[in-house]
Amino acid sequence: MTGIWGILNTTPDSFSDGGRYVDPSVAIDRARLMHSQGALIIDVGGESTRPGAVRVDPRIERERVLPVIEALTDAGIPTSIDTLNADTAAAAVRAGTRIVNDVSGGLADERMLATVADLGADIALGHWRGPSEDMYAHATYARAAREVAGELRARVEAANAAGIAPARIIVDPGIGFAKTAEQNWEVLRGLDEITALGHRVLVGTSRKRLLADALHRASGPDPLSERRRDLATAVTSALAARAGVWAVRVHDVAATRDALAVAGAWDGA
Ligand code: PMM
Repeated sequence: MTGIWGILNTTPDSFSDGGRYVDPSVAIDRARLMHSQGALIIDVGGESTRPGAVRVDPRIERERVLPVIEALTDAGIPTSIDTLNADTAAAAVRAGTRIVNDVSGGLADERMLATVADLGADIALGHWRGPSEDMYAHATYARAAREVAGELRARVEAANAAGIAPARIIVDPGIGFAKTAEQNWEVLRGLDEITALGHRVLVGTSRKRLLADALHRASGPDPLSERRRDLATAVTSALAARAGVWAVRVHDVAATRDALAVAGAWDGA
């Protein structure tokens, strides 16, 4: 059964929920709600990775995420830390997080993989070709799914070499990172190339631009509400579940929970 990660961005500038969960008590309420709706993990982030985002001082990042992680750990709610910084990952694990979610697959901070190995935490390795400022400069692929799988395999090998056990590794094709909308769809169509790596697979499409493109094609100039993006995300979640992914990372946990339940009923699960 595909699991759900609930997104909690404690940032003022994330592309869809920026500014909403900067106040720790509001963030914690949001996390509790997502947990009660069926999220396995609350993915806490303190630095936006949206296209064009500028880097945040790691001390500010830690001030944003640590109070939330501590409170959720006390409440028995499992978390992951969405960070590019090894020091933030270490502080989060000391505060109770068990999974480090690094969208750069360990490339942004050369100390990340060794740090996670020392911490004994799990790691989600994302497919990444460069910082958000200019990631579209790297969006060239002949066969997107195959190349993404090959580059992820190299990150898995680097993680193993740093001392992270294979069972601790999750891979993520990095939807929206250095990929055009069409390349993202190509990767999703080829998810079997990613599941063939033999690790748990995490996929994040929630509210991303590829969905906006598909919705615009369907309805022309209708306004693109959050509700429509969440409904579209529920559909991609069900399709990703069908492709055998281990978990999907979403903003609207209840919509995806329902979509997965219906897809499961179709499959007789
Ligand atoms: N996408 C974003 C941030 N973190 N983590 C993983 N593992 N996979 C993703 O696709 C991913 C991520 C950017 O989206 P957001 O601003 O909605 O968090």
